[in-house]
Formats: sequence, structure tokens, C-alpha cells
Amino acid sequence: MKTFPNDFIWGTATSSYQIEGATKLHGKGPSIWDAFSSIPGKVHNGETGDIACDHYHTFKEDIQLMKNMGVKAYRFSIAWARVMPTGKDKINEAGIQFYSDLIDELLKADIVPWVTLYHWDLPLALQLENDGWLGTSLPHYFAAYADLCFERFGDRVKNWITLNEPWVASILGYGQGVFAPGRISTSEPYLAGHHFILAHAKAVHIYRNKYSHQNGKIGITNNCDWREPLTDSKEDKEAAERALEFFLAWFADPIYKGDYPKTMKERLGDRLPKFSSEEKDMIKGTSDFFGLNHYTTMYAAHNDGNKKEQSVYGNGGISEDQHVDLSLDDNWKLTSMNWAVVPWGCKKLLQWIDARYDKPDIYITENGCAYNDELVNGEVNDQERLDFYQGYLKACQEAISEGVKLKGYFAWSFMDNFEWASGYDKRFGLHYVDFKTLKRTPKKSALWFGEVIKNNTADI
Ligand code: PNW
Repeated sequence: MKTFPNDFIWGTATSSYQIEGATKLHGKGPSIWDAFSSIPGKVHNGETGDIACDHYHTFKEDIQLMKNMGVKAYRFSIAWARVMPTGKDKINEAGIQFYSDLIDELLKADIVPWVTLYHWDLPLALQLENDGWLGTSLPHYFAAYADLCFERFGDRVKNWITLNEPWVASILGYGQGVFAPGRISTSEPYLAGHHFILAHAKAVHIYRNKYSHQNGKIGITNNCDWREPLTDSKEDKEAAERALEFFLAWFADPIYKGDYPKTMKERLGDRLPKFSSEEKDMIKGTSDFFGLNHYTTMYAAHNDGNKKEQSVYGNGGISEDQHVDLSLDDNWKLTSMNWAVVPWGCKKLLQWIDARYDKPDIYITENGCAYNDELVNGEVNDQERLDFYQGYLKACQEAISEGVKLKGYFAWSFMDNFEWASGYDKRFGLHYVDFKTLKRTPKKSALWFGEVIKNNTADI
């Protein structure tokens, strides 16, 4: 039986807008996702996070369900507008109290909190006043908000993630317009991304300078799919590498190496903002661990520029900048997001990160899948999800045994929730949520994951 290291961190993850509900309660300010989801046509079926899983009121029961599974850690995010209704200056003590109670309840259950400061629900006021992440003052406001969180929660929270997936927030929010704030542009994603990196680095400096006595760790979570060369040709191998650089190295290179990848600078020209040398120094080294969200794999092939690039992420995007065609293998199984299930891609990505960034401690802060689950006689037989997790966990275990310093794994998600533009239709949870009664039911995969944690192996 192949086991994971004894100190391996097993967890589950969620985010504020996707589960909390109570979007207008107890002084919470509106976020860009409140605004975006209220616009007809932006979210499947016109759904919103107004109620979501009502976790704001049920967090104690949810923590009990986590405890039943035996999870060691729980990754959640703080809604900026719940603690600072307009994103700056004024503090909402009722919002602070909510997160404080949540943290206390977790610690009481022996579950270690991993807190994401920004999982896409920007206070709407900052969108209106500063153009959101296009505004040059956003890094400053984010750092002040982070400071507040360290001050109020840092006595109990020792694991911080500044930003969740700046790639998604930049590309889907500012390139393709399918996520809030719904902008469509070929240059704005790179400007938003620039400000995300500066915001992350500023927050880390505050944490290290003002709160070192808290003895915690801080990092960023980036997302990346694996890109496998379609053929053995030099062109396709370079295309796959380029695709990974535009995806992950866009955000990870400045943090681990001090600047954007060369290929991005060359190809984007003036559309990619430049860091000053002081900024480069400020940014470099600002992650105590490598947070990775990983979901799927695609083939990458060189596109010579004569035909339109094929991309999963729609046509309004900026994949044109890469000259890469993406495709799937017909034999790959698809989840209900149409994301391919390719465990070996996960292993290859872990090895790519290990090599490029000099063996960082890696935490998979999200991995999981959506399927059309059904509750039948009080049970959810999600065998496909169980198979997915088993495949990916075995790939992780192999990567570890071959030297990758993977230290933890968080399943996305603890429960079914508001899947952004897809609404409630896409179920990623280990727990089934009936969105009429809000009743939770552990799926078969949750029970199995509990055994994985108990036995520290996916070989069951
Ligand atoms: C991540 N893509 O989102 C988020 O961190 C979660 O909030 C979300 O529920 C989960 O993955 C599942 O989607 C992504 O288009 C959204 O590549 C889109 C993409 C990737 C991740």
C-alpha cells in the first residue's frame, strides 16, 4: 500500500460568495459578484449567491460534517465587503465577528483554518471608484484590508493565501467578460494581472514586517491546467511550454524569479506592464509555499498564426497571443464542465513546478470535479467522482515518491455551491446540497475521502 507522508495536510475548500449567502445581512457591502449575478444573462438560470448554501447561518453544522470526514484543514475565503463594506476605511464589526466565530469553531474541532483573502468578490465600491483591478490604487487597498485580517485573525490563523487564481480573475473577468466585472479586452487582463501581483506582494510585506510574531505562513494560489505537446515536434513542445508560461509562469515567475516570462514580454509588448526594479525586488520571494489549483489537461500544438486558435475558453479571449491550439483526446472522460479527467497531467504539472521553481513546498489548494449527482433514497452514488479523486491522488502520491515536495491536498469542494457563471447546475461537492431545503448529504466520495484521510493512502 502506497501511503502519503505522515504530516500530509488533508483538507477541503470553499469560497465566500459560493457558499455564504446573507449577502446583504449585518452590514455587508455589495461585491462585484452581487452586481454581476443580478444582471440578466450573466449567470445560468439567472441564479445568484444571495442564499447559496446559507453557510453564514449553518457554519457550525458544516464544520461538524467536516469533522465527521476527519479533515485536518479547511480552506475558506473572507468576503472583503463583509469586513469592509466599501473596501476601505470603515470596518464592519459584525462581519469580523462572523469570521472570528468560524475560526474558533474550526479550532474547537481540531481543523486548521487556511484563509484566502481574495476569492473574486471585490467590494463593488472599489469597482466603481477605481475601475476594479485596473486601478493603480487597488494594491494599496488590498494590502490595508489584508492588514486588518492579519490583525484580527492572525492570532489564530497561521496559513494565509493572498489571492485565489489571479489568472481566472484576469482572463475570465477582464478578457472574456464571462466572470465579474464582465470586461472584454485584449490588454486589460495584463493590467489587472499586474495589479494582482503587486497587491499580493504588498500584503506579504505587511505580514512579514508587522506580524512576524504570529509565526504564520503566507502564499498565493495560482491555477494551471497541464499542457501536453500534441506531437514530438519541436514546435509543439515549444507551444506546450509557452502555454504553461502564459498560464502559470505569468504569475509565478515574478514571485519566484522576479519578472514576467520572456516569451510574454516579447509577444505582448506594451500590453504587458513593466515592473520597476524596486517592484521586482519587492515581489521576488513573496510566497512561503506554492498554492496550486488544478483541474484538467489539454494537448497543445503550434499555430502558425494563419488560422484562428482553438481554445476552450471561448473566442473573446487572448489565447491568440500564444499561437497555441488546444485539443482533447477523444478517449479522455469528461466531467460535466467538459473538463477532461487526466491524472497523469497532474503529476507532470507538479514535476514542471518542482523543476522550474526549484523544489518549492506545494499545496494543491483545489482539485475536484463536477458531475450530475442525484440524491436517490437518501444517498448519492458518485462513483465517477470517487474514481476521479482516486486517480488524481495516486498521481500525487507518485509525484511525491519521485521527489516532488507536495505537502497537502484540498478537495474542491466541501459541498455543492454556486459555481460562478454556471450557477447551481454544476456540482463539485463532496457533500450534496439540496438547494430547496439546503439539506446536506455526504456523497459516496466524501465517505471514501474520509477513509483516505484515516489511512493516509488512496490505495483503497
Ligand atoms: C476555480 N477555467 O475556478 C475556483 O477557484 C473555484 O471557485 C471554482 O468553483 C472551481 O475552480 C471550479 O470551477 C475556475 O476556466 C474557474 O479554467 C474557471 C477555470 C478554472 C478554475
